[in-house]
Amino acid sequence: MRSLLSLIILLILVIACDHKQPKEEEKQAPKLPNIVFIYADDLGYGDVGAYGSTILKTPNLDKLANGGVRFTNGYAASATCTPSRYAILTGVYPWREKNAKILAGTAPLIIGTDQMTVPKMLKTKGYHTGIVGKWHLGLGTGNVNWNERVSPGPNEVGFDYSYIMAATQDRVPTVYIENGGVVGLDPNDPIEISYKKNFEGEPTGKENPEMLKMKWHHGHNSSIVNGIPRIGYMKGGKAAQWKDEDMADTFLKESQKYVTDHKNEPFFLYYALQQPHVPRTPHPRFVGKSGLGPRGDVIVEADWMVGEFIKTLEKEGLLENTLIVFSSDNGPVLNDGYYDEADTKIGEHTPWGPFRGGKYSLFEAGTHVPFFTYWKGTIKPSVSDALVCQVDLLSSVAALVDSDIRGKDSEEMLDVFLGKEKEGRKDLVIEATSRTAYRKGDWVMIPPYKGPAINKWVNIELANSTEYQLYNLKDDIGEQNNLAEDNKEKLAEMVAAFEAIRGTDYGKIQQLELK
Ligand code: NG6
Ligand code: CA
Repeated sequence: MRSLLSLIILLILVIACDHKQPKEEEKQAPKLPNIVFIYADDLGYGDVGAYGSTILKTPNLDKLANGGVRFTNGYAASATCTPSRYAILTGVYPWREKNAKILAGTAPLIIGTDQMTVPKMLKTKGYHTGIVGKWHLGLGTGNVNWNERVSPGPNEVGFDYSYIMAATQDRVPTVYIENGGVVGLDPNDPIEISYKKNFEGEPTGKENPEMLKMKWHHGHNSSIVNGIPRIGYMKGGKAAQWKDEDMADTFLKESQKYVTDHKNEPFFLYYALQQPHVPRTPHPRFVGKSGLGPRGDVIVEADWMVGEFIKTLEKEGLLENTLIVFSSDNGPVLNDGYYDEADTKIGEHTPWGPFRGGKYSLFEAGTHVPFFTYWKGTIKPSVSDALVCQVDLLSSVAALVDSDIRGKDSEEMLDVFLGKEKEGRKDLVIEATSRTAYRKGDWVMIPPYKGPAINKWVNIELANSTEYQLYNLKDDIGEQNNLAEDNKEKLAEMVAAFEAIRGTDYGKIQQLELK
């Protein structure tokens, strides 16, 4: 009797254990997380509440920044868009690629179709990959016919799905492109684009100021679309032309749809917001919401978009299985070519935070941007002073999905991005309009460059000087105190370390002219 009882107990135990077995395995089986990069355009360190903004309110961004790892030393690779986007997607410093400069809307694709990218790497692990928003990395190989399939583009460098604007909101073509095809194009009204000359009979910002609802300040005086003068000339494609005020809603809707469509497989979404780049065109429901004019209003709008996007992840039950990385492609600018009150209504708001300079500048505000990671239930809220750059995401995300693919300049710092490790990069080369500078530890060294100290159009200090500049950010976050003369030893050490990475011909560069 006793032995029968023991046998039954034993049997129950075996069955129970047997039952438990697959469950344990299930638990341990790696479930690939979704990965989302949300990338703002020209958003400054000081534009975000979690980074000190009190005047401009960004509750949705703050929730993520304060609920994840908020980096205080996070960098874009460049102080302008194209080079930063090149770096975040390829894991390669943009100064290695001579074409990684602000591109015209007709520029060819600058990422090689044989080159490694974040989405390509993730595809090797079975991810579905998508981009919604600003591209600005070139399309085609030279002479794009916008009335046929436009390629190569995002779909040829790793994205399974793409819904993009080609370049910037202020550049033609002012149409959305879905998987290489212009959305809503009427074949009887073909699109023609030129960055050289106007098409006969077409109005321009320069010649037809009476047609403008937004006035140009510098540049931006070519074709007029929706009453806004643009960079470049465009003819035709009337039915396909975007409505600027609806752009934020359009990109939000597309990114939400992307999530819903791919919720049953691991996905990577690169959601590249157009705000607060010019022309700043908030939807009417955001007009006047910031008190700072359209620049502030589109930041309020972008913040709302991010909140709505997060709600979709939540609704689909994906928030706890999604790593979100938020950052900006470069620092802030007020007047970037239109009269839109960004400078006159700024008041006490400081988009550049505690830093000197802004977009286009080698001073900190050009590249030192808001940067945070969020992963509900996995990342514990913290503030990290680790030095990180967007170029590091390729290798770090690769480590997350157990891929041994690495980017040339991309340091694997998964634990830093997950908040488990506080030590980041030792050093970093930053770029601004083809010039480069070097950060190591708390020190920044800016080599001498020809050119104006201030760009008077945008009213930003560019950091050009005939002298070397050396700053210690720990004591002097505003880069006011050039220590190059007083600390020659440190300067020599910085120059040598910089040149070991950058080479010695960095002075012979052609600088961008904004006019
Ligand atoms: C500049 C434009 C500026 C902006 C910038 C690109 C002029 C005078 N200025 O050339 O308005 O479009 O290019 O910005 O044309 S970025 O964020 O995409 O790099
Ligand atoms: Ca930008």
